[in-house]
Amino acid sequence: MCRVCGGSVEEFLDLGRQPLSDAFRDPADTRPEYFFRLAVGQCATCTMVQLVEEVPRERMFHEDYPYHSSGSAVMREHFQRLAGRLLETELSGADPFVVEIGCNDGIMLRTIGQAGVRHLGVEPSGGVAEVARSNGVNVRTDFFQESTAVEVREEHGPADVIYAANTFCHIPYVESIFAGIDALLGPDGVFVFEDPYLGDIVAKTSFDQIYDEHFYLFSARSVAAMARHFGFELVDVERLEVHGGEVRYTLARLGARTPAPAVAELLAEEEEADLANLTTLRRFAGNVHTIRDDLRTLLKDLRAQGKRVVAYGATAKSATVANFCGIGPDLVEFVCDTTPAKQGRLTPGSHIPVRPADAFAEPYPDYALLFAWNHAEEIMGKEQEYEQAGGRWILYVPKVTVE
Ligand code: JHZ
Ligand code: SAH
Ligand code: ZN
Repeated sequence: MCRVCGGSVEEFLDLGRQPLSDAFRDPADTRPEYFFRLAVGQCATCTMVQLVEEVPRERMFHEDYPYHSSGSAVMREHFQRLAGRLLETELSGADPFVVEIGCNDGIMLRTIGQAGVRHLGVEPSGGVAEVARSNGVNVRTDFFQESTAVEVREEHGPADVIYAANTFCHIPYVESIFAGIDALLGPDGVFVFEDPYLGDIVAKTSFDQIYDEHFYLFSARSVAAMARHFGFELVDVERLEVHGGEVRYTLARLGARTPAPAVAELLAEEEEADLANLTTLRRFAGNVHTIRDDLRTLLKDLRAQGKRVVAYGATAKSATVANFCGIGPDLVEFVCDTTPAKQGRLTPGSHIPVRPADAFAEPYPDYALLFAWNHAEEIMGKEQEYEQAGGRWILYVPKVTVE
């Protein structure tokens, strides 16, 4: 049943048994890993694309949650720019207040804090929340939901902006979120969120955007329907290039603001692409299987030729790729990653060792499977010596290529 509207959900892609994407494993740990069935469907009523099985939130977001948003220079700049824009627009009045859902290590709110503007991050993962605090950010270690929002409103008053990046699509219980937004947002406030865009996922066959944490794959159409369902309105959209293609959505209370022309434009584009059609999504599922076959064949061939292959970036996304395509330490020697909390551990399910970034050059492999393909520019930019040494990159989005 659809978690937004209660309609029936038609499954179109089954990615099999999958582990928690961010559960990097201590090699000494012998306890069985948690697995669930990763399958995606579409609501026949509101068109929302969503996971068929839900993982309990405490299993994913806890004290040891390893993802630190500030690991990418491009993302640091992205959020600094957004904070600057909010300060000039929605937060330019007298004593404004902004709440961020899922502030992680404070990558966005630190700029707001430095500007002396009242703010609060709501972040359930204690480790990253602590890093945010050390960056001068006010954080409540908690899940955002209706009860949280009511308490924040009582303590701090109404919010001018409620913001969430790469977090709202992680939360299945949208009814409680909207009740919370309703309780906390001022009469002319906006709820702004940015998440991976279904249009890009289908166009690029970026099926690795599907994993436990990404419960919803939003489109303008499904977000507009969801907003209406809960008494809000989609009033602006902006396409973003980060994380492989996202959309930043702005919601306001119904009738409070005039929707920007960009909303109708994106809706028309989705109509043109037949994005809400199950046939389109089934075609996407077929393309996913082609990528799996091509990638497995390539990696097996390289192994047979005695080439060294390592992976680059122990992303959450790569859990889906490795486990769906059957890629383990037999095909990929190790994966290098700058995140201390991931190093020395094994990738979930596939058990590929994670090593620090400098392991990449000791010595360079023949091929590098770019798990962090969404950061290709940043990574290829700083790994030019690898290419000069004759190293090649393997990409699998939008199709399997060697560059
Ligand atoms: P990256 C996470 O996804 C999980 P992941 C989450 N569900 C989500 O939606 C997005 O983030 C926002 C490393 N790296 O950003 C750091 C290098 O080693 O693609 C990270 O471990 N060297 C919340 O994990 C990983 O790669 C580098 O130069 O798929 C990148 O992870 C750079 C730039 C990154 O998100
Ligand atoms: N905004 C950052 C962080 C994304 S990671 C960025 O774009 O890089 C997603 C974050 O959402 C995690 O830190 C996780 O702990 C947090 N989160 C998950 N469920 C949440 C909820 N219900 N309320 C608030 N934060 C949540
Ligand atoms: Zn629905």
